[in-house]
Amino acid sequence: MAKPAAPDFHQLESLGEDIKRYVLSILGNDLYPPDPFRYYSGLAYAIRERLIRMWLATQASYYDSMSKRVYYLSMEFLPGRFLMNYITNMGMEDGCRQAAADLGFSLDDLAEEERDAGLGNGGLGRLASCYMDSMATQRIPGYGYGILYDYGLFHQRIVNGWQEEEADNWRRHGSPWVIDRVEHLYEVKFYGRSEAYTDPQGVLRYRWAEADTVMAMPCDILIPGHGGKHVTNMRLWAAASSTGFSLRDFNQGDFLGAMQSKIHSENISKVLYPNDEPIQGKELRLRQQYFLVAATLRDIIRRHKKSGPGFDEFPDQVAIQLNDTHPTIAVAELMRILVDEEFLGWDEAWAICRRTFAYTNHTVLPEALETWPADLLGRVLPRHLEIIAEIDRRFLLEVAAAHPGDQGRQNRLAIIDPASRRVRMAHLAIVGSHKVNGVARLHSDILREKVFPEFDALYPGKFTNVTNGITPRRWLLQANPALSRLITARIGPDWTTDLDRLAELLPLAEDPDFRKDWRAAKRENKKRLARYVLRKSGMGINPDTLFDVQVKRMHEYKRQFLNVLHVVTLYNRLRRDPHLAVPPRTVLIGGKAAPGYFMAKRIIRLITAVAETVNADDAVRSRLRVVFLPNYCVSQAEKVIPAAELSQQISTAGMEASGTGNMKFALNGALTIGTLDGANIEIMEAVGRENIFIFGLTAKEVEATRAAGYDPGRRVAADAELAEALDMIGRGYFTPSEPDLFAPILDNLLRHGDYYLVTADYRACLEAQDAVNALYLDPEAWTAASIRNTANMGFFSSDRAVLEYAKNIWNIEPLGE
Ligand code: TH1
Repeated sequence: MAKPAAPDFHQLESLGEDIKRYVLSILGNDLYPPDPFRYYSGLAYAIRERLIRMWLATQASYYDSMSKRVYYLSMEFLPGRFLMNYITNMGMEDGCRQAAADLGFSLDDLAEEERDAGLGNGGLGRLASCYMDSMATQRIPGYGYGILYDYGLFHQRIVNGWQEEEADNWRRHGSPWVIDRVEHLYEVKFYGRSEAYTDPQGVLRYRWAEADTVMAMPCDILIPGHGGKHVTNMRLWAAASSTGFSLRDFNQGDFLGAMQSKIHSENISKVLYPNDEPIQGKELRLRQQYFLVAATLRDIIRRHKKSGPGFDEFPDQVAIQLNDTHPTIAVAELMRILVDEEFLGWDEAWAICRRTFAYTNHTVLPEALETWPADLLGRVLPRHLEIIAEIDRRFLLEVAAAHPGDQGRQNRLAIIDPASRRVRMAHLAIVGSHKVNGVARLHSDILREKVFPEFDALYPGKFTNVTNGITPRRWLLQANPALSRLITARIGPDWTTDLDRLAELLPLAEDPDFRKDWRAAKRENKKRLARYVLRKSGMGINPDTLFDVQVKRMHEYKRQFLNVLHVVTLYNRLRRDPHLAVPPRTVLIGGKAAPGYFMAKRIIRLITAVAETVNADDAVRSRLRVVFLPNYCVSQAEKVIPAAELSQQISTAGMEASGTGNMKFALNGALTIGTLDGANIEIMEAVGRENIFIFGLTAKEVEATRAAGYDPGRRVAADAELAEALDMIGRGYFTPSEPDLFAPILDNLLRHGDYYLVTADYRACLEAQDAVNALYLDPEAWTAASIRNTANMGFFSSDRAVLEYAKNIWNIEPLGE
């Protein structure tokens, strides 16, 4: 018997007409002259409509299944652009190309019209977005929850070599992907006081009195899984003033006061804090955190009550993942709801909390471990401070019982640090969760052994690891069509949802014809990037040079400065010997500095200064070029990473928790030059020691070197090339009109002990670069190593990562077909 025809959600026949209709009716624009942004928008609305239909058809089964769901709470998501992701995941690429062509456009040009959704700083937010894609693809029932910032991460411009920030009003021209759900508003409270009262049964209870309220409006973005069979919802909250409050002031004649309070409320979702790590301890940031948490828990509990079971079954229905400590106030909020509003006993409520929450730690940088002054927290969230104090009191009794008389241990573990009166959010998250995970094996070991050993002793088995992953859909299938086509032609298409299948490419590393095709794909990507760089900066780069790339946030621990020292040394060598047997190189560096991070901004200026000098020097012209890529963001990464041949992952060992850019580069066939840090270690194990350039101190050696009192001066004195490079930078060789510009960088290095150990790893870095040069001069060997990198990256799929979370932390089964 023939199967009934599946509903045709794609409706390709009417796509072209639908696009035109949207341009006219929704956008209210003329079809002529044909403006690409209008047609991009028309196409986007046509795709959105199809996805919503598909979602409505599939969500019924999803809601019917009474399965447990995960709620991924994150202050940041970094989805980038949606259009091509929707189209590829829904399998509509050919149809859309045709429809665009019929209207006189190329689909790629239309896609370029979309602005990135940049609601995150870097790796932490991008990880959340990769996990959304994988949850949808692997049919793990769940939701992402975050904030719909009006302004995402700032745009970076380079003006006279310096970073300048511009506001990113990303929704100014509308966003077809955001579905406002005006009908589901919640109230969120702030300030006021906690009030004790006795209920009719004579029990002492607490309520939150005289609070200000702000409304939270849910805005949904649908995330289609690959194949389009399952869709995950990302619900982002937007703040709106509660009209009642402003109206009261208004009626009393205080119009400006009413507007002020409206502005005060709506400020909450106005802007993303632009600090990667460390985070900034501002009141508005705390209000943002609570805003996300309060609205989300309301939504979770509403859904839970609708589905029937009581609260004792809550943890069997709900898993809440805390993406770093940023949403950790959720522990106190759930306790408040259960105890103050649902009238559960403390112990019962606490058991529910602990079974519900799990916490992912993403950093061990001391300055990034979040703490809040108790008075500030108590002013904004008075009842929560009381609840945290009670959690702390009971917890310290546990500690005292396990280690009687050990007051020092109690002080070290306390949630509220008795010395500084600051609330340690990581301690609250650890105590309130059943699992705590790091994001790469080394990082999880450091958490257990160095950062939280006494918690590990108290709670054996609570600490675990889930190494980060990246979605192969966006980061290979979509970003690198040339390589994807080649791979699919040889091993079929299943690798897109089963990345281990890439291992089938391994034998092809020995096949000269395949290597030739592999090089051709890389060359196509390099040409695409060269065109992009020319368009954006007017600078020509040569696709027949080694593309050496470092793109990531600017931070001292990531050591862009070490990269610069290599560049300056190479420059010096080339000037001394124009015939030096090294491949010509193009060094590309990109990344944003937090607006208040003095040293990171100085390092950007150093890179642009070195670039100006080197690129203007005819003596090295064809051998070395340096480019700073302004405004690094997701859509730029999609062009840069597929074109890279060398991936720089050179953080001070022990400081980069995982890294995820490192995975994206290796997946696209770049060879890594890197330290034994974060996930680099696991990448090395996967691709093989001979297919990666590892150098420098290990995390243990870094610790020992610092403990022994490292002396950079002696190292510099013993290394003529290092001394020369530092001397040029310090004396203004690259900025003759401002010779002291880089004195602060040099001071950090030479007078303040070089905390990030740049000078300690310099020589090893240069030797690793010698090995890079030697291998690159043998294109066949280089290509074979490149193939082996891609072939061995299966483990780093975010599909694997979310399935590990589902099994080991959330206790959730993926839904069946
Ligand atoms: C990053 C880590 O630095 C990086 O190593 C890791 O791969 C990534 O998270 C994903 O796990 C972090 N980003 C932030 C951002 C803030 C605070 C802490 C971290 S750690 C705001």
